[in-house]
Amino acid sequence: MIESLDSNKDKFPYRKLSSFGVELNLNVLEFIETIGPEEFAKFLCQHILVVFKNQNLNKSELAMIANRIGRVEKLRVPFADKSVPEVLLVTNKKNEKGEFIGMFGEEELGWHSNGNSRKNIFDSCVALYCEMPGEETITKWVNTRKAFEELEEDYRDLAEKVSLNIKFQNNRIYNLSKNSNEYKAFQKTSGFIRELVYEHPLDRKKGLYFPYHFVEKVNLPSDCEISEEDFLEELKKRVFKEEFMTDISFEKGDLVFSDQLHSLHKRSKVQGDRLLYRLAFNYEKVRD
Ligand SMILES: O=C(O)CCC(=O)C(=O)O
Ligand SMILES: [Fe+2]
Repeated sequence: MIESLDSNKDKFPYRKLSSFGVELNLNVLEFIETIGPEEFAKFLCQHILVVFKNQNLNKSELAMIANRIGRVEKLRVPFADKSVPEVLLVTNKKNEKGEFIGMFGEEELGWHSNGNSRKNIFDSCVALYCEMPGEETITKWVNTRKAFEELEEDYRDLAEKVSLNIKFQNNRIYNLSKNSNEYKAFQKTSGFIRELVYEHPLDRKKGLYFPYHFVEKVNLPSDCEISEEDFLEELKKRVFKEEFMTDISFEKGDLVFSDQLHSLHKRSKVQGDRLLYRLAFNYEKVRD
């Protein structure tokens, strides 16, 4: 289905992805230049996943795009790019010592979103640019805003009173070897208490923040009669529905923007040569 960009009078054709998200066959730099970063951020927030096909971008251009929308994370970690520190490498490539040079090596990744074990969950935009696609790897996304909107009313009222103790635990989303750089980086992260329901800082819409693989404890209201385990199981049934999910199989030149506050994603095992450039940022420069 082709539609025009709702928030702009000009016609920008896009195709809707299976459950949510959109795909555009336009030059991303021209697109953002034309509609402006504020409109682009609203568009991203509305669709949660925005995919630009057939781009030809270098790392500095990616950093420049992300910098127009907000503050871009620069992590001092071994898997950051040496020349453009905003870019993290997501790859199964290894160095001559046989160590992964990037994050998320080759194993399957379970459901998560950006920065589940970091302090600020509002740094929730992630851009992934595909330099080398690998073979048959699927990244799957679930729309947890939609899942929240579709909850039965009494269940939604309960969800709004729940908080979660969250902390990275190895062998939940990912099995890390104890001497890997990634394990060392994740082990440094501390735990946090998070509300289950958050309002998005840009569009003020509510949705679920539910990185359940990181959940250590569910804090239910004292008058609640169900157990933590039952609550989690019931919530999972309401979130992980195929009708809320979209699959992406990266092709070279894809640039995928995702808002991660109200979504989760997971990834199948990586095969072949795969290299993505990853940037994480917030909406600081496009908010009122
Ligand atoms: O490799 C992928 O497709 C996704 C990686 C990922 O989960 C991330 O960069 O946050
Ligand atoms: Fe991720």
